[in-house]
Amino acid sequence: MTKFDNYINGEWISADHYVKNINPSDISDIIGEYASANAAQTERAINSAYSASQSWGDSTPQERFNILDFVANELFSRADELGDLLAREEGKTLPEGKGEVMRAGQVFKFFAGEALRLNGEILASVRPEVDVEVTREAVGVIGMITPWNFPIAIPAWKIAPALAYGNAVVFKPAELVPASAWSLIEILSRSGLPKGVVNLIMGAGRIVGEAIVTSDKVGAVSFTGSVATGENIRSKAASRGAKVQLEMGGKNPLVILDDADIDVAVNCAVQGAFYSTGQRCTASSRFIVTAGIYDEFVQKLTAATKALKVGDARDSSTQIGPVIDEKQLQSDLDYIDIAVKEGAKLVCGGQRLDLDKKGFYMQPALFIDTSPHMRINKEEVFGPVASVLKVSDYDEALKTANDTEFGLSAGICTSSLKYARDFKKKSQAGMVMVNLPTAGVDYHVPFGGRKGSSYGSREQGSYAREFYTIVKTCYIWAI
Ligand code: UN1
Repeated sequence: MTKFDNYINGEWISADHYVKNINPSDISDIIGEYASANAAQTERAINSAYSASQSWGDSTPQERFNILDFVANELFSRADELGDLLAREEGKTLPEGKGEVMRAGQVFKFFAGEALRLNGEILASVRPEVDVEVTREAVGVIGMITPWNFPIAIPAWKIAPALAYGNAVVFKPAELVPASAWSLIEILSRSGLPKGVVNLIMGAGRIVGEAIVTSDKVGAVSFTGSVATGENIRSKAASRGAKVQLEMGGKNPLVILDDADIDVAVNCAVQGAFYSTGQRCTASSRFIVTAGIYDEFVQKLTAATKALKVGDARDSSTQIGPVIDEKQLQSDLDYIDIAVKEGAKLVCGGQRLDLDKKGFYMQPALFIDTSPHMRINKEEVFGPVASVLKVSDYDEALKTANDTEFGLSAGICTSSLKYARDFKKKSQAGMVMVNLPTAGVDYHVPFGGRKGSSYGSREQGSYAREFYTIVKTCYIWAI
């Protein structure tokens, strides 16, 4: 079995302990054994990033461009191979896996350009003969802790801006998906980066994550994952004065009004709720439907959901791959029980599937006759599970959509400009979609939510510079 090591200070470093990376479509398939770092190794990685950050902060925009562009080109040219690896370790379908690798490449391309575009401002002071310069500098060391559901795109959209703006990186990927992370860092290891600028520390959250979050040498922590872990990170990192950026859960609504194009609405619903096995923080989990279109929508959505083909992520006929692991599958199934007990009506799916290959398969589940107070409409399931809520009109739909502690993404299907416009203004989500699925975002514009979904400044696009730089204001009197 091949062993994959951590990358610390420009060297591949073995560990005392390795963790098996299991294919969720076929648990007899072990992808490799991946190092699990101890606290001392994590400390070394942080120290090497800290030393390297000084000179990397002085690197030219051209050097940064060249490195990011090199990574982008290699991701594009290896998209089939890396997309297959991603599908094998995460359970996304092949088109989703390849699409994600392409997206990671586009992120690196975008930030290669951003390295050249970092600018400041010059203003006249209110005092005579004095100029004011506002510039942006690197933060220093960025700690990043990433989830299992986007094993290459999320690391890309944290690492690329960190490097573009002159920071060093200590990167801890989710334990369930080390292969995509390792492959990305392996490319970076050949990109011409000075040693220590990027460090890969695979391992457990309570050891590696804890060391990153609590180290005084880590100036900023960017995290995507669960609410509980995010809140723990916020209290530890923010209290020692570090910058913190958190992307956490969602309970994203898709409103369907009477005047919606029914086929567009059903397609948005299926795409948003069930693709990527519903394992996206942007997934739609609440369909809020007005009375006039309710019956037709439920009937068409039920038929479309039943028709979804669940199977091995790497089988070209599969539409929905497996759930990531046994624990997540059990949690999804528990939510099915909870919803049924609370009175929701299960119209299809919701059971574990035993296919030829032993994996974590589940038939996508749809509930109707649900009400806003039910746990299925309040808590994030993070699986192929969605529910329908019936409302009388647009006003009730808007109120129900906003009736959540989360605020990541929200969608509306309508042909009415008036309602679409009102929803854009009054939705309490960070991202609003009109006649589009709540999930599946562009790589060059800001990503993030409101309320309990997010904390700190936005990720992606040129807005990312807010988190990855610090502002300096200089006053110059030319005497
Ligand atoms: C998307 O919907 O295209 O963890 C991206 C997540 C998000 C990314 C979603 N941070 O699901």
